[in-house]
Amino acid sequence: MLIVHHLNNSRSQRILWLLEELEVPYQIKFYQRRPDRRAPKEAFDLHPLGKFPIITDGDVTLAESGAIIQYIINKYANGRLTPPKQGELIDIYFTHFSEGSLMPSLTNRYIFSLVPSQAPFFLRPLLKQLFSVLDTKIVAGPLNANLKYVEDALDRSPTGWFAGGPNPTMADYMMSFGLDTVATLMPDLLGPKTKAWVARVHDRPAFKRVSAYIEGNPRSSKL
Ligand SMILES: N[C@@H](CCC(=O)N[C@@H](CS)C(=O)NCC(=O)O)C(=O)O
Repeated sequence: MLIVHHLNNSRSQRILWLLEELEVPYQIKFYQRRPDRRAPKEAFDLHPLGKFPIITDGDVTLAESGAIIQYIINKYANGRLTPPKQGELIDIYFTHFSEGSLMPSLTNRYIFSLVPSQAPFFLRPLLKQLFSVLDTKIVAGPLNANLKYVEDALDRSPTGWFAGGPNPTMADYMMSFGLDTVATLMPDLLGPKTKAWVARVHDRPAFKRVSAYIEGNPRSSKL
């Protein structure tokens, strides 16, 4: 059976949502972030890079959420997630935009906020001010541009899903973690179409099952 190795509060939510939508049987093994938010050491027993999500499926061990999503769709979706013809390129584009553009700009914001808090305490006020200026100069522009681009793309969609089909496709699964993070931590950065997209994702019964399951079992493992 397919096993999802799930780190709390991480990109592996994408995988769980997809599996629930496709009703693929799977088991989940929970891992908890360390106090410094890094993955626990067991991650390296699974994969040399020690990053989540990771799945194991028979002889296959696979990391990198985009690769995992594509693997699951190829193996288990039986054509159910095929985007409409006119949305094919958009689906590919936002599938890659997610890890190639959106997540790096969010990670930059996270790192710029982290540096001052990790410094010796007497330097923190100064570094906080400095990194706030640097964030405005270096991070805010690309992040805001990415989110505006997302808003415009969703505005053009006839259904509100990225590829314009009746149901979410690969791009929606990939975009879910990043946009959910912005909706939670920086909601003012999202336009109305993007906020509606996040609400639509949260409203999916499959997504609700994942949320309830994760919240109910933050430390336990079914394995
Ligand atoms: N591009 C990779 C990113 C993997 C990644 O950075 N995962 C984070 C969780 S969202 C992680 O494992 N962080 C813990 C660490 O780096 O120690 C993917 O999409 O899977």
